[in-house]
Amino acid sequence: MSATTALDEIKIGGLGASRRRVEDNRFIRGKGSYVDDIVLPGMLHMEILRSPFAHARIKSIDTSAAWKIPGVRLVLTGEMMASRNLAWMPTLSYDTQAVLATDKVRFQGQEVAAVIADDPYIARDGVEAIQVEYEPLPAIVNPYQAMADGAPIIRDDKLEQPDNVVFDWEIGDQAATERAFAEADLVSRLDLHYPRSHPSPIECCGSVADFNRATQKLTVYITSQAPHIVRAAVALVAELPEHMIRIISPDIGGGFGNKVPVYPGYVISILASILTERPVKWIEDKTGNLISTGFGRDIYLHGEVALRKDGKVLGVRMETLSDHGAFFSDAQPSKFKIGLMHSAFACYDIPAAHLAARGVYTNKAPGGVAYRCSFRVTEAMFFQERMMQAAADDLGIDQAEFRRINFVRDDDFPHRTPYGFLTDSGQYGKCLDIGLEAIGYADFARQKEEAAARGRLLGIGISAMTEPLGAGNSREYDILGIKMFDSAELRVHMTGKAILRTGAKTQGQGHETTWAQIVAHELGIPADDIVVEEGDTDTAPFGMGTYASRSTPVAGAAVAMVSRKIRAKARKLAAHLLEVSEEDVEWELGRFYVRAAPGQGVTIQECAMAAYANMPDGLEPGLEANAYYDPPNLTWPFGCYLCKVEIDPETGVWDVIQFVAVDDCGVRINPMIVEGQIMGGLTEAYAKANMQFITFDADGNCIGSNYMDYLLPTAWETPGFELYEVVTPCPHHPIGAKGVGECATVGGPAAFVNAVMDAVKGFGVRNIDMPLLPDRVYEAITTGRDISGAPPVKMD
Ligand code: MCN
Ligand code: CUN
Repeated sequence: MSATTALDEIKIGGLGASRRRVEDNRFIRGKGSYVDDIVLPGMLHMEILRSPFAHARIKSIDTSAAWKIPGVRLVLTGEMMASRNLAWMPTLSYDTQAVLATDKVRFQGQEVAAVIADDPYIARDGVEAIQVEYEPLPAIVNPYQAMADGAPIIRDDKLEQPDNVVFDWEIGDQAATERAFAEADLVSRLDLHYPRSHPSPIECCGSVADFNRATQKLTVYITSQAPHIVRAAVALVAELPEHMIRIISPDIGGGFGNKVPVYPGYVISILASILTERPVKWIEDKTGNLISTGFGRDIYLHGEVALRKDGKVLGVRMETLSDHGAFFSDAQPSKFKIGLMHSAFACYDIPAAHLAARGVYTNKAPGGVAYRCSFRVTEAMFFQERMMQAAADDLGIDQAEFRRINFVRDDDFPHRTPYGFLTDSGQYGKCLDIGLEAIGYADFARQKEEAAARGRLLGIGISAMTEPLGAGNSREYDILGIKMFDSAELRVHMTGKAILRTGAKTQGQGHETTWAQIVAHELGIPADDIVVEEGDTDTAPFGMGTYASRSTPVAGAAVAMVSRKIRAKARKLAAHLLEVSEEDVEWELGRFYVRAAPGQGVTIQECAMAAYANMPDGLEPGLEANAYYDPPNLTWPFGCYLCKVEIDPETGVWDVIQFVAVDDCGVRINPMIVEGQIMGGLTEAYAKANMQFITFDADGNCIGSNYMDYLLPTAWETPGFELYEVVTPCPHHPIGAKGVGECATVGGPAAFVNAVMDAVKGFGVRNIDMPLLPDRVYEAITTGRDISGAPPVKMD
């Protein structure tokens, strides 16, 4: 018999199936369980008092009136935290951060005291009853002020901190870069600012801490993208035994990087529960979230590109200055101070590059933390593509052609990038071609003329980028010394149904759907027969969590590997059932059969039953396995985004006429989910380019602390996106997949900005910093000048 009886992979929800998201069943019915849904017997509620000043010495805190309010159970101040050695905590970047302020407040919104009460309203009354006497100090609200002579030292708590510089860091070959610039026919220069931005998850941060004195067990429900890291942090900071700590991340209403760090509120609620011996819930409000949690970006660039007349880029120089706020709490691999900024220009074949990065403290909430960025890659790719566009314009060469000349060729992999990464696969020219065709690039000159006749300015922008996704490998990537790898555990029950757990943590990305598809692909067990669980440290195997789009590259690989372990054991069971030796057994999706007699076979489900009911002598019973996966390299997805805009020069308003996205994230597990990730990412990119900014006045007051000022795009203003796919499998990933979760937010912004700049370049304008608000575009057109920096604060 030669006809295969292998299962139809798409039908069982395997690789490539646009399977409906199983988690949506509960989400769309309002049956998700978020931290605020957790209600425990005897639970108390916590509210945080935040500083109204950006920089001030605390002279005194009087909590007596708060203690007198009926229903108030506990009032915590920095002094009380200090008595337990908990006033400060370590950050993910070897800095320290105040949990509750003791000496000074260093940003508006910083945590000063906490009230724990019978209900949230009493807790809030308690917060309002606390009297704090502040002595205001001059505030530093941008990095240039931070570096000025005589600037007040923000971190005077640190003994070895003579100034406001957090780090100076460099990478690349400076001498080779200088030589490249000496040989250049032309040097293109550009100064840019990537403004501070906020991840804006729908669910704010929160925790429910439950310390049980009798069992000595601490359980914390928490909005964390990396629950195992939180467990380690609590064990180390609070000096509690790790096996007595259980961190549970239930459903999370969006993370976007906001929920990677450990926040003061988490730590305070834990201490409050230990002291009151009652569960304590803390739920941050929207303004608290907008002013105090981890911000993205806020970084300045001076960039230079050394060019040869024929369009070849000879070298690149980048100098960055980043604003880290009052505490350096960015999450990033320990080795790299400015994240993976040095992934810039990875898709281009450039002989020499040098990057000098400086980070400084300011009186703002911790910045640069993370926001759909893969450790600063968002900034890296934005700078890269703005510099490439300006360089093409300066040379007077077609922007698409210029990129093509400099792309790494398809046959030039593995390729060493200008800053030393090793990329391994891609078809950059093909992606660009598909994009150009789709957006009608060949016909653009005619369209531009036609628009000009109507009094409109037309522009086309291109952004091409490759993104390093999936930290580790463990040799180069660690956070606070903990190596970056990930894990999966698979238990196949006797009836062939299974439970899969990983060390990642979905926050909306759809892991419950896609991980089951990988198992289905590897084992032929229908995806509907596999339940996926993440986020409970008592049950999930150790993992570093979900950020930097590392889940598919690392945890997803572990899922494939653990499935293969199960298949190897199932093969032994199959040989036993078929009464042949293992070598004579062949596999096809869902079934083992005898090579010489393909009609004789057993299904994976029959093997599962045998593991519990009919195992051969000497074989360990059960069908369970664990796999830890340490990836050999990052994965390198590629994206090419093209945007066409039309500007009304009388108002500066710009409309997106067409947007084309061509993404190559290797093999797609679930095409529908991938497209959802890209659409969401592009929407965020559009918001950054078009409307969002959060800024500070001279006293450090945060402007944009509510969603009337900080705008979230809705379906109404978001343009349509046309998506195209190219598949270049990742050569080292077990199923050929690359990460995708952040690609569109990373590559998207430059496409919008480049399109507007293309439309206005005839006016002598080289740059408008984001957001490209109509008044800024109008000013640039009418004055012929660049518009730099964050939008100025308008005070009435
Ligand atoms: N996927 C796929 N095929 C591929 C690659 C990915 O089907 N070749 C699927 C994955 O299986 C997963 C999803 O796409 O279901 C995203 O996968 P991946 O690229 O591995 O990214 P992560 O799961 O690690 O998600 C993290 C990434 C980050 S870092 C941010 S920030 C972000 C993002 O995901 N935050 C999000 N997308 C988000 N989407 C939602 N809804 N909510 C967030 O908070
Ligand atoms: Cu950089 S935000 Mo995502 O990596 O969690």
